[in-house]
Amino acid sequence: MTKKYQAPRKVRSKFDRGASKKYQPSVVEKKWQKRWEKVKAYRALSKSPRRKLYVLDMFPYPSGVGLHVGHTRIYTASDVLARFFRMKGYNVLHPIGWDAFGLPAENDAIRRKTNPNKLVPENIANFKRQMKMLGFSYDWDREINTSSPDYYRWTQWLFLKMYKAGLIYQKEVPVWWCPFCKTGLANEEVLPGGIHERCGKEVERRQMRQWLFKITDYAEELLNLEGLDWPGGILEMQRNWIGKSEGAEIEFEVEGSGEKIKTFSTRPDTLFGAVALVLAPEHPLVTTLTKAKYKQKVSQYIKQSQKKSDLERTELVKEKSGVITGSWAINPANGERLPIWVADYVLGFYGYGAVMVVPAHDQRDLDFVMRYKLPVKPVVLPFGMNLEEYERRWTQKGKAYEGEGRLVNSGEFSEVDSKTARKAITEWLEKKGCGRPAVSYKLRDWVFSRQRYWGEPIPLVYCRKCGITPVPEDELPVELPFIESYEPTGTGESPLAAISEWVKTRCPRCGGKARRETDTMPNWAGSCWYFLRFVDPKNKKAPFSKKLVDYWLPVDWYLGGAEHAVLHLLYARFWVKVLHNLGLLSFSEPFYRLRSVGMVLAADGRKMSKSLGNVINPDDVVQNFGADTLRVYEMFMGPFNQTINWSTQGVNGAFRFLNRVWRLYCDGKIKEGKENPGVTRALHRLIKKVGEDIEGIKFNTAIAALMEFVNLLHKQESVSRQTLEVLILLLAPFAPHLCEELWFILHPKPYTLDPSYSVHKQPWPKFDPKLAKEEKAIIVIQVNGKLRDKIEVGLGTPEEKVTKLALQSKKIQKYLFGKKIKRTIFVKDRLVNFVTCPII
Ligand code: ANZ
Ligand code: ZN
Repeated sequence: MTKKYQAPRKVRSKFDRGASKKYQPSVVEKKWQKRWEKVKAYRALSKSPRRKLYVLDMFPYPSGVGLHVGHTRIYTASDVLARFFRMKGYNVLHPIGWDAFGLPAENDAIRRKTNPNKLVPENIANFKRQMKMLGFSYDWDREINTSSPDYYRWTQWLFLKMYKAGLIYQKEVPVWWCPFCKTGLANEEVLPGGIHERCGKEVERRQMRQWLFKITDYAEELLNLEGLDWPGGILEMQRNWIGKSEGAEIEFEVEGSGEKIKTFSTRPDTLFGAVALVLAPEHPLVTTLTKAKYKQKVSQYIKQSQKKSDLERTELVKEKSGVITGSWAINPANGERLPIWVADYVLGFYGYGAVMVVPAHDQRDLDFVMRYKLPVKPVVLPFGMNLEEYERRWTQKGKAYEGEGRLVNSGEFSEVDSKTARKAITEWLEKKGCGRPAVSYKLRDWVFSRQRYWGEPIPLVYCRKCGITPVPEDELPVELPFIESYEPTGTGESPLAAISEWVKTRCPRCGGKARRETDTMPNWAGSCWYFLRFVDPKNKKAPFSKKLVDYWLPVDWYLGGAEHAVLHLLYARFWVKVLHNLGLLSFSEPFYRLRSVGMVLAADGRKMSKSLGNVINPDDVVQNFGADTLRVYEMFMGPFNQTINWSTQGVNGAFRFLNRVWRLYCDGKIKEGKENPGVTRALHRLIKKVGEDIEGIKFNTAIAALMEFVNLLHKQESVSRQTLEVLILLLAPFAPHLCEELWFILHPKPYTLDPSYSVHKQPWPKFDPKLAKEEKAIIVIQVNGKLRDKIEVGLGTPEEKVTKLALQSKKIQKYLFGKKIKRTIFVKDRLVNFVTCPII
């Protein structure tokens, strides 16, 4: 019998109270959290001979309900990475802060009828308490808050840099307006179907004067996603949002007037098949080109279409409508006259807001043309099909052929294949001076003004004499004044407009009377550069030091929700590219590696929501089971990127597992001396697997392997001290408190304030590749006792898996053909024998 392990009396200290027989997370966890905080155990060093690694969470907006178990799934994962890579010898930066300005935080304040100036700090305090309770190893000295003046001073500073570079302009544009949030929005904030991503309400169009960012100037740069280690789906969404189309610009002369209409087409090869020109209702030439006779109809039509969303106007609806202007255009290819229409399936802000209508080869055009009985002229036939057959198979069925083929009825281009013709016709038009290659993007400039209170004031003033004038840098920040009525007004002006003592100011240029801009920035502003501020959060002279940014950036691991696939990720990439071009940064992509988390749903498979009463509060879980259990459970619940239902049984399982670990150390199983070879081999395999799985974001399988190993240890009479030491090193990133305690039990000496005396400061264990090699067994496969094949499997592979592999063998299948398996005999690591009988 081995002696029960107990720390020698003389070295027991006040830290030692947790080392009782029972696993008491509440005692253990508080104790170590206090100590970590005291010694600033997770401080990142700006100077270090170690390799840097930046592990970042998408920082949260501090809502009143506190952390969601979906948040804690992400933060635990990033914490596992941070702790693991510290042990691997990296100098890790793992910071956190608060995305505290903007709609999410403000809507929360409105719902709770509490001034955001009061509510937001309260919410932050609560989030912080919860994060500390979970033992996340953030460097708390770097905490930032986007709504604090010493942060947003620099958001305003960066805004002005970009403003002075000509990247921000004011324009009257039709914007998406959310009647619930009472503010204009960016296109990116409107989900398919015209829903505001924040509040879930339907948006409308409003014509408003807004500040816009010229993000379209960066469309091409933003499309370059090469070298980014991001989930494919997110890369695809970025690409689609930017939406690059290559084609040609084709100009049509208007008959009897000097006007020309520019169109954008991805299919210049179909030019000979055009039957009309269509202008978007917003097109500037509509009024000029509409003949008196049609004026009333056209203006009525325009009014109606203003009420529709882009989606209602385009893809979703088959019913296309339009009105005639009475003017005609000339097809530059063949001189044919084309009637000019106005139709709202053509969008004002894509391409040139005008299209040539080719019904035979564009379904939208065909839908439109069928309604108004315009002709259909096929000019591209599928290879090997004649015109007659084409009519029968396509036009008569109301279908447009949008594929490639052979040109017909296209003058000198007839018989050319459509791909070649695209280029040839564009060149031909270019020579005639009425066309050229062109590119079009779906991306629109970024609407940056919000008619809301809780945001960074835009640091510009209006002076009657000097016009729009930036606030001088040394007068920043333009502080957001405290106001009582912070609710949005709905008038198209922010509540700040009513605070006349704030609005009235002096012009920085001439000293005369001036007014402040009263719109604020969107919630995306602060998050466009927070990852830069973390490297140098207290800098009073600049937003960040270039040297430090160059050391730490880009972010090596960026973890967050997939809902930011376009929004935040696009905006942050854009700012970084701009700052790069302005010489403020020497890199042009902020996030090298991105991983997105799956949602955590309630046990019933629905979204957790207060009204359904199915919300799991991390506070409760921690109170009942401890933070380590919550952490282990959330890492074990399933593959990190998959949506998973909460399971109380799973939480219990994680708790039982940690208890089993605890008992290995406290139930007197420890032996001094050599480990048995089987356990040693399993241990080396475990070291290899856990390390590889953590780096591969496969936390669930890492924990499964740890569980299996713990089971193996429980089957042993005794376990060596070294084995137990390695086990807690491997478990430490997942269950940091428990492992710290067990480390202390194994190395009983008084905890000084030396921060290196911690399991989390130990090097990650190394494995011996020879020992870690999976051991193989050769399995003999018999049919009715006769050797028919052999297969190699891992040692200890269970019957089910071996049988499955055996049945996949071609040889075995041959012998089993036409027979039925009556019985299977299995000898582990040796043999499987199928006993058959004929099928009757
Ligand atoms: C003639 C044509 C013939 C077209 C044909 C297509 C097929 P993507 O791929 O989405 O970029 N278009 C151009 N501007 C438009 C606007 N403002 N609103 C609605 N539609 C517009 O689509 C490019 C095509 O969409 C263009 O090519 C144009 O129709 C249409 F057989 O030109 B096409
Ligand atoms: Zn809204």
